[in-house]
Amino acid sequence: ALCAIKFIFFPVHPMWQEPLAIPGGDRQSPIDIVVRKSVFDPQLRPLKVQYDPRTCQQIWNNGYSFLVEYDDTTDKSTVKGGPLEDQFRLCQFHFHWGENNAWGSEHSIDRRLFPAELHLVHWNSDKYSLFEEAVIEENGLAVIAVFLKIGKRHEGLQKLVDALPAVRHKDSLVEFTKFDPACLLPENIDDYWTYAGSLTTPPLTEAVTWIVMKRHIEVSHDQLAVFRSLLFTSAEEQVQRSMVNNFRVQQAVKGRTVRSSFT
Ligand code: SG5
Ligand code: ZN
Repeated sequence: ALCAIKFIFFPVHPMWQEPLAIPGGDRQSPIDIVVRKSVFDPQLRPLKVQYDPRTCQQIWNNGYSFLVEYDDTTDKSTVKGGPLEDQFRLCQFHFHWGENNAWGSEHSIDRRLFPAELHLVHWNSDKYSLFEEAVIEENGLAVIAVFLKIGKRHEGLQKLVDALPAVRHKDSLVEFTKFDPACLLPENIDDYWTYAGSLTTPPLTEAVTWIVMKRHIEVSHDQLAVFRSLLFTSAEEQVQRSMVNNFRVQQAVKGRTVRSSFT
């Protein structure tokens, strides 16, 4: 039933109005994580996240989501450890969400979708010198995914929610500083699933080590309502379209193993 729902909403999405070559790759994302098929890997270390709120720069509505962008010219905000051999620098985070609370996440756990999903995007600064370089390489990117559930208001998220009306339209940008992305991580970041995948938006390159957090964070319905009040469209466009259902359809697992850091 959920597949049918996605089929109805995707054709109206701007991403699909362009001729978009979807690579028929072997490690595309997102996927459904089947818990009983995931394999516990005792070698997986704890994740070491170090974020400096002073690297936060701006929020940008790119017509698909809003991106909170970080200065990635130095190793001030990084992630290492976990499944990662190298150090990865934070460049931006963004979310995917639905028009209602029944769906919106890109990944699912045993077919269960969440109302929204946070992606913290990092690139390998040990091996590459620019994001643009890392985005085409096998071990170029690491994305931490966190599911959002509806519950009590998230205090840390509220500062971001308050800034969103300024980037309602596509291509709008507003200065946004001193935001600590660590406040959006769940309490226990040591429990996660990891697998080899791709970006879920163009260029869809198979460069991503996905780290999907087991624990979710809670946000209020009102906070998510502000996400849904954003627009896919620019101020000049005649017909305005709400920014909702900005997720990619799920992709085949194709023999990949999803490893877990916990039993
Ligand atoms: C890449 O993938 C894209 C992001 C996109 C994420 O990081 O960046 C580029 O291709 C720049 C060369 O798009 C932009 O930054 C716009 C230029 O983020 C989005 O489009 C927001 C959803 C998507 O990564 S993901 O796989 O974590 N969803
Ligand atoms: Zn994403």
